[in-house]
Amino acid sequence: MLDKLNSLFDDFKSKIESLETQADVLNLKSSVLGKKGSLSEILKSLKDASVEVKKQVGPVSNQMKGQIEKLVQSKLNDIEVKAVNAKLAKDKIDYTLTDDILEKGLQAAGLHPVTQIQREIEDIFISMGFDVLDGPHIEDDWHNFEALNIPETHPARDMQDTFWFKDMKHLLRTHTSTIQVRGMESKKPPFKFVGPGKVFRCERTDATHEMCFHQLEGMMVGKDITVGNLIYFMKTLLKEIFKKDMEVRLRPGYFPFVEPGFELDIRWKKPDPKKGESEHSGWLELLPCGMVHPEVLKAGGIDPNEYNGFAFGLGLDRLVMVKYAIEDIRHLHSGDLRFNEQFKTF
Ligand code: FA5
Repeated sequence: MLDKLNSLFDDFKSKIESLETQADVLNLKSSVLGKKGSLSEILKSLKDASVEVKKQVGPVSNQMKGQIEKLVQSKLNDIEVKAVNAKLAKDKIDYTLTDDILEKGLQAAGLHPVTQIQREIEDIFISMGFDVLDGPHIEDDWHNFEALNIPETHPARDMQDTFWFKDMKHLLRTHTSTIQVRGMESKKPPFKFVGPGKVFRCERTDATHEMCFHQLEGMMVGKDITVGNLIYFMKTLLKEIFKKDMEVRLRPGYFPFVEPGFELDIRWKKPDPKKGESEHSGWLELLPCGMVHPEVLKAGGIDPNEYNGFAFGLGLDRLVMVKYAIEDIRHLHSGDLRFNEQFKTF
């Protein structure tokens, strides 16, 4: 019986060497180790053998089974590595750049309108004494929710459909308010800063909603800050961007991290792509804001009895839409050069 086992193993080794696909390897494995496989058949026939034979063959066959499994695994890995290497060799990137390609690239390229408006707003705030901060796209629960007064069971988590990672502890940030928390953690009051960047929500897209869009967060913390300060900065910002006084309205808004909270809407003439600006006008939700909640200050290590402040979160893509009379937000991320070229500046 031992001879039978040895010749089965030799046969298996010579066959597996020549195989080239993972499917063939798995088929070979099941022809040996499967329920009706050759090794299983030999083991079944052991039941009529003597105790001595059983004692001899049992451990050898178990060892052989283990070796076969190892060989299968290593062959599967080899085939995968080979396939990846072949793909890499085929997808080679040509890094050489000739003058004419560079020239063409420069003609087509330019800053995206969202980047342009982001830089413009950064400059406006820098001129008013604000710092510019950054934060990671992949965040933890604390910076995106907990520290912003949105505990695990709070229904406000449903306001922002979230892309969670498998560990359910990390996520793609749903808003730039995470930068508020990072700013409080790294600065001592008084301070004021803005924090622009990409945010991600599991949204159904339409003319005013994208899954990946841009916000710009703002926060000012100091002594005796009032809603008056907040409105002043917001109106100054809009006047600088639109080069005229904009019609705005402030209505109560709910966000767990501000109290009181507001929605600042802007008068928007919905553009008709054929006629230009259309008569149909409405209000576009643009700029939620409010006075920072005492619990949020505490989470950021700031004593709410000594300091207070305001915060806002501006939707940059929507601001671009209003500024350039764009009727559908999806144009902004379509990658269509005919669209992008209209905003070309360097
Ligand atoms: C927030 O994200 C809050 N973090 C803002 C905030 C900051 C409030 C500080 C108070 C204090 P909201 O979900 O409303 O709020 O989004 C803010 C802005 O982002 C909206 O006013 C809108 O201009 C823009 N926005 C929201 N969802 C989308 C979307 N799917 N596509 C494009 N823009 C969006």
